[in-house]
Amino acid sequence: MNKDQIYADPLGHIQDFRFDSTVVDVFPDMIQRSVPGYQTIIQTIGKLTARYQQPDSRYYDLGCSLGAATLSMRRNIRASGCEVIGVDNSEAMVARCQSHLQAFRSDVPARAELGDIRQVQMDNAAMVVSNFTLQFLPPEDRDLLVQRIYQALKPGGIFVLSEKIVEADTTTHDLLIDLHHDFKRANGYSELEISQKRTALENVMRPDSKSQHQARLEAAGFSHISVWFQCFNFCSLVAIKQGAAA
Ligand code: GEK
Repeated sequence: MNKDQIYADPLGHIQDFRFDSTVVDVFPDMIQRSVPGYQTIIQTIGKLTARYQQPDSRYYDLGCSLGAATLSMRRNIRASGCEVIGVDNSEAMVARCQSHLQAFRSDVPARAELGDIRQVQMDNAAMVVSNFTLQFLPPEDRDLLVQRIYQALKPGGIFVLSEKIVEADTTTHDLLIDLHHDFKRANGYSELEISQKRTALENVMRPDSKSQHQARLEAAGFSHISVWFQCFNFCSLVAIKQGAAA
């Protein structure tokens, strides 16, 4: 695995973060050293797939990057007539993701599509995953996407939403950020890397609070909503559409 050293040297001008080929090369290392619980979340997406799979259905991975969640879903599907579709708007990510998918043998078709998740057609879904992607959309576009996810799901379908979050309480907000920075230090990132990456993400990633996510999911129509994972300022929710699976 290539080591993420993108922000190791002082940069005169820090550009907004982009998912380009430099990031693709170090992405698995970057996400594991930066997101607490990333492996647990990917594995649990697999467990949820095993439980919520429905035959003749689609499984969407929105902002699939290199396909970790796409692969985790595919490994756990036993039902017939299913396909897994990853979508990402970074050409470099989609190209690398497609070759990862081909490297694993499976009877379940899976593909990575280049596209904006705000435009992609979705239907007949047993499961939709947005693993740390919604936070990159302009805030005003988030409600509509979550409504479209709800519409695309079959009765009994599940949406897994993982996000970095902000706390309403400023004292605990700062505490969780400090604990996350401790986590990054323990994983070998320097103060310079932490602060330059933070600047690069400032305009690009605008996290919501847990209650904003819960309210948005409820407004879209989801009947059962819970946070199933949280470590520091990173969390993952499940939202289930009412109705028995066919
Ligand atoms: C994982 N889910 O490993 N349309 C499509 N893709 C987008 C858009 C958009 N509008 N905006 C951002 N992306 C992955 C990790 S990374 C999270 C997801 C992170 C894509 C972007 O190109 C990137 O690949 C991904 O969303 C976010 O489980 O790096 O913090």
